[in-house]
Parts: sequence; C-alpha cells; structure tokens
Amino acid sequence: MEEHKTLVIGASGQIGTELTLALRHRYGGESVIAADLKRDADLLKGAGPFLPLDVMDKMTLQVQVRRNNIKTIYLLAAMLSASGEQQPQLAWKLNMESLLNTLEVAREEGVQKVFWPSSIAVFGPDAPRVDCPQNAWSTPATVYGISKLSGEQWCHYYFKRYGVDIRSIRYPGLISYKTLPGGGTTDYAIEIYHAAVRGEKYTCFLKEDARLPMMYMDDAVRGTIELMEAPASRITVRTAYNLAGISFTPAEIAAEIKQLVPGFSIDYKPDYRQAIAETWPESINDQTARSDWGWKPEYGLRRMSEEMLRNIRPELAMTTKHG
Ligand code: VAH
Repeated sequence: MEEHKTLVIGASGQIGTELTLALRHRYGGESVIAADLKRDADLLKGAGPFLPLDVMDKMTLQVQVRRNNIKTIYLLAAMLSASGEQQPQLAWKLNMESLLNTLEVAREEGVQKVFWPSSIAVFGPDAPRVDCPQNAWSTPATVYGISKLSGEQWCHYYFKRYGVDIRSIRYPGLISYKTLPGGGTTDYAIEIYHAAVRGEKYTCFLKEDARLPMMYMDDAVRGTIELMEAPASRITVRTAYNLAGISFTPAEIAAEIKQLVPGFSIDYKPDYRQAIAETWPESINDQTARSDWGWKPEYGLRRMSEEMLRNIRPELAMTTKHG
C-alpha cells in the first residue's frame, strides 16, 4: 500500500515548526515533509525530509504533491496582522494565493485532507466583545482578518462543491517557546517571557488592560491534530472553528510572571498594534468545537507561564530592547 505522506507548508514558522514536530512524533519522521521558502528550521533539521517550496508557485506545488504522494496538507504560510497592516496588498496576495493554490492542487491531485489556520482576527469591533460566538457576523478591521474571513468562505466552497476535506480553526494569539514570533499583534505575550528570562524590564506595545484571547501552543497543536483526526461526520463547521484557551491582559500576565520571577518589571508604550488589538474580541465561545469533536484546553495562565519560563534558555532568549 502506498505510504500516506503529509506536507507541512510553512514548516519553519511559529506554528509550522511545532506542528511538524508533533506530526513526526505521531506518524513518524519520514512521513511528514517539512516545506518552506526559507531554510529548514533548526529544530526540524535531521528529523525528517525538508523541501524548499514556494507555495505561490502552483505548478511546482502540484509536481511536489504528486511526486511525493501527499495525502494530507497543512498550509501555515501567512503574513500576520501587524505585518499585514504595513503591507496590505502583499498580505492579501500571499494569504489568498497560497490558499487558492493549495485548494486547487488538493482538488486536482485527490489530496484526502487539508488544514488551513484562520484566526479570531476575522472578528471586528462590531462582534460581541465577550464570549464571541461561532456564528457572529462581523467586519474585520485588518487585511489579515479580511484574508482569513475570505479564506474561510473558499474553504467552505471547496468542501461543498468539490468535496475537498479542508478543516480550519480560528486560532487565538499563540504562545510558544520553541520559535520566535513574527509580525503578530499578540507577540508581546511571547516577548514578555524572554525579557523575564533575560532579567530585563519589558516594555509592552499594548495597553495594560488590552484583554485578548490567547492559547499555549501545545493546546493549539493538540487541538489541530484532534480536529484533523475527527471523523468527517462530526465536522459541522466548514468555514473555521472558534477555539478558546486563556483570556488575559498584559497586566495579568505580568503579575503572573512576577510571582515566578520576583524581580520582573514592565512598562507600557502602546504603538499601532494597540489599535488592532482593540478591534478583536476579549474572549471566544468555543462550544461548537467542544460538542462536535471534544475540544478542551489544558493550559491556564499559571501552567503556561511555568512552562515558558522553564524552557526558554537564557542564552537563546531574544532581546526585547528595541533600540
Ligand atoms: C496575530 N498571532 O497577532 C496572530 C493571531 C489572533 C492573533 O492571529 O496576528
């Protein structure tokens, strides 16, 4: 029987690296091909095959999917909210063409399953702020959010019209120690731990009361794999599932860190990312994911903080002092 191969596009990114590690642990290193425009992530080197791949080049993507007998694709290449507001046209082009290329290749090559990440950024200032429901209709305030809302509609279309089994999650802000953040509004919640490990004061680019939906990466990766392994009959949402973890403010995460790192201190200098944060809900209702496929988060703020501070190595901790 032909071996079932998985392709992770954007494997060198924040989610991609952790997802590739988890998939290789679960299915075997050789069956999960890491693909990225950039070089192979240090954490992935030697742990399985790497493929230099530009997902914007549909023909090459199609050749590689066929040549490697790919049956599952995770597409994680995207430009995030903060970077997207600096380069709106590029963000739209990258986020949409990468998805449309992947959907077309999946349709034409008979790929069995596709995962594509959406985001709580699909919700704008007109959505319910607290406990934002799965079906809230809203107008996203960022190009990133517009691209994710549009992408969700394309996922739904390819499922309904062509039967492509594509599944998606509206990730909150994801917090991890294995990779550094890249261009997100929620990146402060990673930088703050690095500052604490380096013994530096952290200057936060959001206001102290900017409450946002967040999640520890281990929960996000586990939830993604649980969704992808759920029977298709259980999946009632073919746009993207709301998923919730922890909802906190910069002041609350700083207070938690202070309990674990007594000398830690923080000050606040909000920048353009504060305006983005203010358009997003403070917390998310994920009841549909819980009832459809048994989703349940396992990390609260204290457990996540202990994990982050225990695992960020001081010599590798990023400096958060912006000159
Ligand atoms: C961002 N980390 O900040 C991403 C995420 C909800 C936020 O989509 O853009």
